[in-house]
Amino acid sequence: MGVLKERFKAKADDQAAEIKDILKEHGSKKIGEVQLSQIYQGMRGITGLVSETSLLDAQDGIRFRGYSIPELQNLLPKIEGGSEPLPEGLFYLMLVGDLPTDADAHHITALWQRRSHVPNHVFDTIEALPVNTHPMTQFVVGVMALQTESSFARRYADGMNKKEYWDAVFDDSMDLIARLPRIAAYIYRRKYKGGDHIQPNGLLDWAGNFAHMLGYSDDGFKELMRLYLTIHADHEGGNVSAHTTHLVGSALSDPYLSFAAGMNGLAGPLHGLANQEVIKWIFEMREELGTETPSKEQIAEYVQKTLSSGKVVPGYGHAVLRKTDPRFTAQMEFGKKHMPDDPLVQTVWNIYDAVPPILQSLGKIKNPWPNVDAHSGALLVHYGMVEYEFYTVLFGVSRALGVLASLIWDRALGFAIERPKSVTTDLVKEWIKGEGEIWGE
Ligand code: HAX
Repeated sequence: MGVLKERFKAKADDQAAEIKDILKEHGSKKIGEVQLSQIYQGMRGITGLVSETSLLDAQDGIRFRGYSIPELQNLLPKIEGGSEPLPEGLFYLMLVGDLPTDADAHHITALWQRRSHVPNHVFDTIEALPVNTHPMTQFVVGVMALQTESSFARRYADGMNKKEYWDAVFDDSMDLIARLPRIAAYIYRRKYKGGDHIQPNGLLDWAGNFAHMLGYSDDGFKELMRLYLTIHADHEGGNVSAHTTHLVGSALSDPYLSFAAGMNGLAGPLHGLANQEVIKWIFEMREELGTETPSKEQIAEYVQKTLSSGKVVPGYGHAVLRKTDPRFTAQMEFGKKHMPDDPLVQTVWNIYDAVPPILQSLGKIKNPWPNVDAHSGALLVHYGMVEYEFYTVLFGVSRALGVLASLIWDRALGFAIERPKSVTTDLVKEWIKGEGEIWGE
């Protein structure tokens, strides 16, 4: 870990000095105006956070430290003979800010292998839950049980100097990321494979070993996991899972507490749970129509039915994006390469043709295009993972990379406890009449 920590610290010190200078010279500059509607409607479009690991553009989609997903598919290290990026490399990029060499990525693989031991009480805690408990609940409970291992919590209790916070968050984050695949795979095998668990393989990379512990030996599935765990890792700072992790961490809650909080947000159907909702929706459509290959016309009718019963079309729309999500496109490319004739994958592509014009015609939806969740499930089903309630756990394992790299940065840069101002509608009404001051000074 020594080299990685040193490289991170050198970057963080430079960045902290730069931010100090920026704030000294420009700290009082205004960056925008907030409209009343924004404070009632999810703070959409209000710039209120700094997140160093990635940046989302409404048209171009996500860039990790300036690199788009297609660029990273070329530039990040891969396993020998593989063609998908290693998530270890993306983590290095997000953490250190530079592209990793093969050796840098393999160093992280080795670090995570070494730190991946999960204490027995975590499994015992999961076992205390009914087996039909939703996998995301089991996942969060597993992470919370692991909190006993927090070095941040222990060092804070021992009177840690605030200059060392980042160091303890760094250690906890590395441990947690190293252990998540084991916990996630345990939940999968417990719930769906009768508790027939598979021991880790110390020779495999982080994603490859995860695929192995889930019980999938196909090399194609391992490649899919590498891609999947890379593209779901981060989506700048304002999405619910990233923002929640950052918010809870700002109270100096340790990385286990902060990440578990973020995962509770990911478990919402408008956020990460949308990946299970998409496949559930397609399965229900196929059943209702009595065909595995619904036509575009049949899909269009089913979409209208979904909308008229007051439900959202899962996998479509986004709070920031205004074009097809490049994470959707990356998965579509994977599908074209590995399974172009798969009927479910083809249905996803037919939905992609049928849905946007319908959503557009409603006039109120700002983004009629598919997001990451519209595609992921069909690829998993292709390899036999049909248990869609588990999908958000896969997302969560990946999301740990971005939100925890960000949390390390938060503490290294000494970011403050987050505490925006709220108001009541009574105060808003007074302010409209010119009587009350809405902004606290
Ligand atoms: N189907 C039906 N209606 C939709 C819709 C969809 N896919 N997307 C948006 N709308 C509706 C909204 O519900 C809202 O309706 P009301 O005014 O009646 O409340 C209206 O269109 C305007 O919404 P918006 O401004 O376009 O979208 P928001 O920024 O408010 O919400 C969401 C963004 C992603 C939550 C939304 O598009 C949605 O619910 N999509 C379906 C669920 C989904 O796929 N979520 C995953 C998003 C990506 C992600 O976080 N992955 O983890």
